[in-house]
Amino acid sequence: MNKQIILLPGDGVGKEIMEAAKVVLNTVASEFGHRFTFHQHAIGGDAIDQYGTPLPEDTIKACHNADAVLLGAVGGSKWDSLPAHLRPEKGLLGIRKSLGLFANLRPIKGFAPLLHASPLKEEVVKGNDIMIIRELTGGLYFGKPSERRDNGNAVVDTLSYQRSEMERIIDKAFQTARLRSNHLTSVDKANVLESSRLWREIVNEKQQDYPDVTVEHLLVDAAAMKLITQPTQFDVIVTENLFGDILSDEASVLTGSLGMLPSASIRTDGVGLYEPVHGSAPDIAGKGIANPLGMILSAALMLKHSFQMEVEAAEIEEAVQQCLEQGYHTADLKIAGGKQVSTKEITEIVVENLTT
Ligand code: GGG
Repeated sequence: MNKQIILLPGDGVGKEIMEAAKVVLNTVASEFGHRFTFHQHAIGGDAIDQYGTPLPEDTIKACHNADAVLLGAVGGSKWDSLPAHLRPEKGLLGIRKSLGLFANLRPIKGFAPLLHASPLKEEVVKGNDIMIIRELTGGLYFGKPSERRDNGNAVVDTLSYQRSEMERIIDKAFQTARLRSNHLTSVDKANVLESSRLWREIVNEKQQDYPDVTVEHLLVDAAAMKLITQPTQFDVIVTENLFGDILSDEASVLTGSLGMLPSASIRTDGVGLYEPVHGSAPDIAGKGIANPLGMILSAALMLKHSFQMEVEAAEIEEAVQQCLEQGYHTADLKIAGGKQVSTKEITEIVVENLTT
């Protein structure tokens, strides 16, 4: 297959981990006889520095015409003093919105060699496998107005959703639950927020269409606690934008490191965007020590979801698993008796595992 892939490395460690994903994808291409053509574009702080905007028109156009998009990370204190509309994060939110990517799938799957590093008891974490589905184009991140008032002494952010935006993500969650264990946990704050009350109503209405799926409603504070005390109680979790952003970072402790988590941002059809859950980590950028595995696993998600290359994706996941079993890990991970290696070295080990 011949595929056009847009690369948006972004800021901080984004460039280093994107290079790792590219090397792995080139290996998959030569092993399986595919042709991946990469086109690199600017986003986030990198785009602000080059073009004065976090999301240049040229980047938007390229993404709309691509087969899939890979993104590294955006953000950094360098751009902290810029006005809100010029923040690097506006580039990421803007491209998700422009591509209509309403569903963010965040699989939380622990690799066995890392599980002892979890702060939880091994028997709790073992076998843990959760899919967090985060709504991605509405809620507090997009509501207007969002501004300072009274000379900066007051502030307003707006949480706004259309019924249709809630319906489509909740549908996606029920469909995903059907493909897994037929259990769905819906997370909201219905005891306080009107938006959450509509959300809960819609989940209950939709359940009539999916009678084979059992539904549990949880308030977000209770969900946050249960996620790290009883993670095996969860299979598919669906929630709105902000709650999903926070809960999926929290769930990363189950896997040993935030650096391990991939994500897919998708719509019903059309181009998908794949990125690690972690941010730009400016404190370690340029040192060659960042963990590229979340980015490499995001590339595997791209192969599976956008190109239906199930076998190729499974090979990448297997190569990552083997690398950890061999004891190789980056600075953010702990493996008893293991060997700490650099971004480049761990990528080479994944490639070696792919080719042997
Ligand atoms: N690769 C993820 C990333 O760059 N995260 C930084 C960020 O802006 N996160 C906000 C969000 O994911 O909504």
